[in-house]
Amino acid sequence: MSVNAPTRSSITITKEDFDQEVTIRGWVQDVRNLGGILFVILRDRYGVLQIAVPKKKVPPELFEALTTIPRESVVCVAGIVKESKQAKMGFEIVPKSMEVLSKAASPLPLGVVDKVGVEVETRFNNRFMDLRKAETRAVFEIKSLVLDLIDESLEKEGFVEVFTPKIVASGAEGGASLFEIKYFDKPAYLAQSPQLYKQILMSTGLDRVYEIGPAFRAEPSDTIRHVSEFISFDGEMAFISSQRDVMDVIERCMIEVIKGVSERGSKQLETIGAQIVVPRSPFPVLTYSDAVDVLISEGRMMKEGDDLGTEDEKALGEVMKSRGSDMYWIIEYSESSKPFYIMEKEGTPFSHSFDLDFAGQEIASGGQREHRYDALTNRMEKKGLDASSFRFYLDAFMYGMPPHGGWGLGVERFVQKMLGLPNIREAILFPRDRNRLAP
Ligand code: AMO
Repeated sequence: MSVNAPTRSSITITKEDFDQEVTIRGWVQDVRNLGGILFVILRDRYGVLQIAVPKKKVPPELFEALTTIPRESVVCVAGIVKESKQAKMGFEIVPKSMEVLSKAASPLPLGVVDKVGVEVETRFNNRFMDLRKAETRAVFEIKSLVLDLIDESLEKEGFVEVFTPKIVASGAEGGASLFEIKYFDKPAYLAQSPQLYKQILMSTGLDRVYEIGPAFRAEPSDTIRHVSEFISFDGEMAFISSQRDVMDVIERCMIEVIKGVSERGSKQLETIGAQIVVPRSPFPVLTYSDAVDVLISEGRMMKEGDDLGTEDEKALGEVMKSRGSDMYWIIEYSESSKPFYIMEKEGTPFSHSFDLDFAGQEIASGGQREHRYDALTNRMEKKGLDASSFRFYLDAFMYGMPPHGGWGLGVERFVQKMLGLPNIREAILFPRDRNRLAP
């Protein structure tokens, strides 16, 4: 029967199908019994269809089966497409047969179309059900599009996509946020970033690389922008003249991605209710000191040398927005606040580093690296690091390492900010944090 017929998705049905038989499969979103006629709303990936079941015109057992089918069951319906002025789509389907492919239990742990507010925890505990909502799913279609657009942009710039190990022997981003694991009989860690490996590659001739992959951080803080596992978009490029070369690549990439999303993701943006603005190049550049001055003039209690905390970043975002920019650079952080691999700005307390902020939140950081072996080992020593744990990395600096620089950009932070989502977790299918290891 119809189970073997090709499935038509809701969006492919047009006027051409009027009075023809089609077979559709999907979830029973709602059943409305008006006595003489029953309406079943069937949902698939693309939308919903109305199935109209006039009691007198269909076999009694079919009417009964459709009346009692629990919401969210998966069914296959074969029927005739009928033009209908009342139906939203301009047509409805009058069924000839129906097969239940999977009967849903009830009550549902979470309503798919109910308007009542649901606790965030309930949503994430039942993510399979939460993702049946078009607006939740659309975020992941946009995220997938973002990754395609990044590939397109970096390919044009001559970058090679690489994959570096996620089981590593030493961390690059500070010991406090390392997840230790057991690797056969040795301790090992989950990679916090591809930092050491992407830099090693700079000595090989693969002189422009990027990676999009998972990064792990044992973040103790419970915030709307920190998770324990995120997707990091990293890049590294050799033979740069300054960190500006790196910033230019990211700037072009951000503009192309946001423009691409606004053009190719318009349907999903509408479903989410997000309006996005393509940033203009060049993005404003503030030094860390400029940023502190702006914040002090905004009445924030802070002084030179303080970290830019969440609230500071937010306040700065408001100021930059009022100046017409949602994306802006913050450069010239002190060398002491930056990791060992960042190059110091000679004769100053500053570093050749940058952060990229988007609507009041840091989404990327990077800079020019220290490529000179002696200066690098000195910097490691200054930071209290044991060079012998980084031997495999340092070796690559001993036999010809070009000047280079790069960046790491949190994909979910970017998607969160672009779509105006309240929490980074909304941009992750199955988020991981201090309190969540399942689903
Ligand atoms: P950093 O540690 O600043 O730099 O991380 C780069 C970007 O990754 C994202 N990010 C996170 N996103 C979600 N949850 C977290 N816990 C989290 N931690 C970081 C942010 C951040 O801007 N190796 C350097 C980059 C480089 O210099 O190339 C690094 O990892 O968006």
